[in-house]
Formats: sequence, structure tokens, C-alpha cells
Amino acid sequence: MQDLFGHSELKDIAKKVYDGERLTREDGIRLYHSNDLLNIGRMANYIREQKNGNHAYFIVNRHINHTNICENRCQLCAFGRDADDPKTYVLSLDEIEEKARSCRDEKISEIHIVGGLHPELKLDYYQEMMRRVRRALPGVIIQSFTAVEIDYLAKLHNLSLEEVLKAMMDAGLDSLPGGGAEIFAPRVREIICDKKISGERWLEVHKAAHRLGMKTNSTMLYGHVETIEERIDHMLALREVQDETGGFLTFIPLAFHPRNTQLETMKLSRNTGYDVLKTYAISRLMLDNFDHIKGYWIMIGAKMAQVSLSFGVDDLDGTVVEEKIAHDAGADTDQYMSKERLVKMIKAAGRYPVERDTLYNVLGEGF
Ligand code: V47
Repeated sequence: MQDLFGHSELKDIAKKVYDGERLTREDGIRLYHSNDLLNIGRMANYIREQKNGNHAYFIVNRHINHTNICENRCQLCAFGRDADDPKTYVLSLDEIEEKARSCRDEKISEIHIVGGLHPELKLDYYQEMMRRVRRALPGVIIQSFTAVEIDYLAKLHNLSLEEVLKAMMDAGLDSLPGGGAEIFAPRVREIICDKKISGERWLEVHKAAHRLGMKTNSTMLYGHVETIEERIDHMLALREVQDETGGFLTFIPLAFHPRNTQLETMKLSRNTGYDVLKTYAISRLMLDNFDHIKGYWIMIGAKMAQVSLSFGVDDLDGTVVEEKIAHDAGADTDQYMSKERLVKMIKAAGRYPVERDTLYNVLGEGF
């Protein structure tokens, strides 16, 4: 295998990868500076197949965004709005229950609820939300609330992170999604999300969840003002926590969409196909202690997601049904993809489709 790298500038990194040696910060930066996309992909695919064979996972899930009112109004976000904006909404508990109930026949295994930081929605609203979703969809895994929302509730009620997480778990919360991580570097946060919790606090929330036995996801929002070094440092911070807790299920690179955000005027170029594939492959190589890398088709398009299955990705996320965060920012993808289409896409990439639940328990395969 290594012979293929005979004349490659990446030969020494390839040796490490095939010898099972951990890559360093410098290796990650060099990979990003290289244009040898096929060899970067080849290495990532080797690790991907070592960890997950030919499996390509997907989930039958539904997203709900309960409110777009948000106190933070991050520069990166087109979804959050001020309370007096005519386009705001808050879903009532009845409406949320109805949305959950409406997908009973779809046999979904996960419900994913995230929203803005609304000062009038208190812990009891969220607990009742969990109880009602649980009642509407018994057996479904509730993966809800970003670390940012958990921190907000802790501050709102003067509670510790553990107290908020425990209260939510008692009401039915199973797992936290990976949103809100953005890029951990303070320099970047100052520009793209100046009121959001720090990267350190984001990691603290996830560590607290892991200590309570919860599994969680992680993300990185890329393609705005961050440097290559800041992307690699973000991955390394996650790798360090994973060494400590083993609580992360997956890593999801999220491609930045500028439309309707405060960053739109900076004329940031949308992520290129090359950058998207490199980012998947490099994260697969750097995050040696993560089992899964997710290619979220909503943000990169179905075709790019399919190709990513050869560049380190082993999971395409799911049916989703309703998506507002990327679409408010200009995503031109559909909001829903049927299970049949996910399966077809996976098979056409030569992979073996596996339906999973949030925790990667297998619910069906082959198809
Ligand atoms: O937290 C916000 C990002 C996240 C934009 O855990 C943007 O399985 C691109 O975290 N352009 C929400 N991205 C989505 C998210 C997610 C999605 C799917 C699966 C999982 C998971 C998590 O989207 C936000 C933020 O990081 N985001 N605005 C934007 N303009």
C-alpha cells in the first residue's frame, strides 16, 4: 500500500497512518497545505475501512427547531432573530408534540431538537417538551439541545451544568447533538459568534454530559474566517477530550453558508468541493479515537455526501424532514431525504447501507 506513496510529499505521513501512529498538529497542517487530494483520501479511506469496513450508516430521524428567538444573534447565523422581529416563532408544547406524533408511521429512531436562546423559555418548558416527545414516540432516542443551550439554562436558573443535564435526563433527554462548537479559537469566536460561550465552556458541557454517562456529538463550522491551524487545533481539542472520556459518538464538519448572515458582506467564498473533501479526510486522519465521521448531506448536497463516503466518511446522517438553520443561510438542498434514496445513494457508492440509531446500534442492513 505504501508503495503508492513512492513519490508523494506525504510519504512520511502515509507511513505513520499505515503503522497506526497518531498524527501531530504539524502533520494535520501539512495535509491541509497539500493538493494531493487523492492520496489524502486514500489514507482516510484506509482508516475508515479499518474502523467501519464497507458500512455506510444512516438514520431515520426528524429535526425540530422550537424557536428562532435568540439572545446571542451570532454573526455566523441566519436562523436566530431578535424577539421583536416579525419573522420570529416559538412552537408551543402542543405543536412540538404534534410534530413528533406526525412521524409515528415513519419508524424514526431519533428526534433532534435545537433552538435559539429564548429568555422566557425556562427549564420546565424543556422538561415538559422531553416528556411529551417521549410519550408521543416511545423508544425513540431524544438527541437535543446544544451545549450552548445547556449552558444558557444553567445560567438562567443559577444551576450547575450537571443539575441541568440531570433534570433533562430525568425528563427523557438521551444525548446532546454537536452544534455550537463552531471553531474553538477565541480570535475566531470574537468575529463569528462574539456572545456565544467559549470553546472551553462548550467542551466542559460535553465532558459533564459524558461524566453522567451520556454520549454526545461534535461539530466544526468551517469555511469562514478561520485558518488551517485553527481547524487543526479544534480537532486536537476534541481528540484530547475523547482520550479522556470516550464520550463522543461522531464528528461532523459543517460547511459554512454565508447568505443572510452578518458575515455575508465579508464576501467569504462558499466551501469548495476540494476543501470539503479534504476536511472530511483530514478529520478522519486526525481524530483517530473517533469511531465515526458524519457527512451531513443537508449542508454539502447529496452528491458531495455520496463522494465523501470514499474520503473518510462512514455516515450520512438521516431523513431530517425539516431543516431551518442551513436553509435560512442559503442551503439549496432538500429538507427531507427518504430512506429509500439514502439507501440507493449508499449502494451506488459501492457501500453497504446500515440503518442505525443515535448510538450506532444497527436497526437494519443491506436492504
Ligand atoms: O450549531 C449555524 C451551524 C449548527 C450556520 O449532532 C451553520 O448529529 C452553516 O449542529 N452555515 C446546527 N452552519 C446543526 C448541527 C447539527 C446538524 C446535524 C447533525 C448534528 C449532530 C448537528 O449549524 C449550529 C452551527 O454550528 N450553523 N449557522 C451557517 N450559516
